[in-house]
Amino acid sequence: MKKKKLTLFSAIQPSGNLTIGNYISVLRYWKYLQKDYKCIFCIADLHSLTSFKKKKENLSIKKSILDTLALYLACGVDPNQSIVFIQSSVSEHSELNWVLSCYSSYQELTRMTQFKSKILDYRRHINSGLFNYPVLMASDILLYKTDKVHVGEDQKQHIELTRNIANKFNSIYGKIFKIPDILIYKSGARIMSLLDPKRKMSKSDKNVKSTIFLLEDPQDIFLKIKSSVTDSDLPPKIVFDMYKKPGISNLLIILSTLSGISLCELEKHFLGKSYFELKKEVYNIVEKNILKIQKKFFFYRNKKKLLYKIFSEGSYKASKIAKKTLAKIYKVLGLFKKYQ
Ligand code: AQP
Repeated sequence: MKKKKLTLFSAIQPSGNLTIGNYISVLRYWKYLQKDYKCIFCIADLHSLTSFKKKKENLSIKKSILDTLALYLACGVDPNQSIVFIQSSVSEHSELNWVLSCYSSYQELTRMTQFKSKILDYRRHINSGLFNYPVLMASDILLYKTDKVHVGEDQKQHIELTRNIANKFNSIYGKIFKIPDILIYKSGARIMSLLDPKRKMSKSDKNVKSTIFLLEDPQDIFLKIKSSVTDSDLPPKIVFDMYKKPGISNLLIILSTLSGISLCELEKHFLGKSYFELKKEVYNIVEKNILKIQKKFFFYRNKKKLLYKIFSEGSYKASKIAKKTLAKIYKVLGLFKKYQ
């Protein structure tokens, strides 16, 4: 077997049903990445507490966590090759989060665009977890001596912040943290809402018609794609232009990433065709991908014992690495730690 030298970290928060955006930008790559990297795939349940609020919703986190793991497996993640674990099962994430929050700049955190857009959405109930979200993310990444962090475009700013925090800490205490590089696959790095193509497609969008979910009934997906926002150009023009034609461009990106056909070829193919024809082809490719994933998903989702076993083995392996890193950090800080 090839010796994997570099560590790659990636995570998804189980804050609801996973979307085609999660799949296109990150999840579909993991089965290939695990061949070349030592991969650590986390289910970021602590992050999802920033959006789960009622007691009833907290109970459904458990369901979301199991769904998320079954989706990881359905998309080809292999727990024998990669570490797959739940964030809350490795307490070092929360411990490092506190330490790093003391080395993070308040001003920099207020500049995070995800925080700024979330506070506009939440308005009344803005919890401080939302503000601290990127620091917990930095802790996730830095605990594992990560070389590469694989994310979609929306998380780029958080990775830059992670690098800043690590550099700041290192400038005081020496070379403690590895400075991670960011890995973003350009095409499909930001899938937009079907109803408002200037906004990112999100799990928690209040209007579910904006979002294609991986576990959704294909009939519902068809209706969503059919009613997705395009434009009123006459005659209709199917060309890629994110600024002038965001709705059409978003559909073209979904079609191109899932089919492997370049945007250029698609533009030629759709010359003189209607928007409905584009939507039909987008639906066909989404349905083809989603049905394959769903079939495997249900296979794994019914094997609860296996899912729990993966979690317990994953958190054991992750804890081993995390404990070592945290012990080193506590040592340079002059703190006492039970396992030092
Ligand atoms: N629309 C998207 N297009 C491309 N990539 C996306 N990602 C999320 N949405 C899109 C990428 O998926 C990974 C996991 O993201 P996440 O679900 O943990 O957090 P998020 O980015 O905050 O996603 P949501 O759907 O918007 O979550 P909610 O609604 O709960 O806040 C990340 O790498 C992300 O870039």
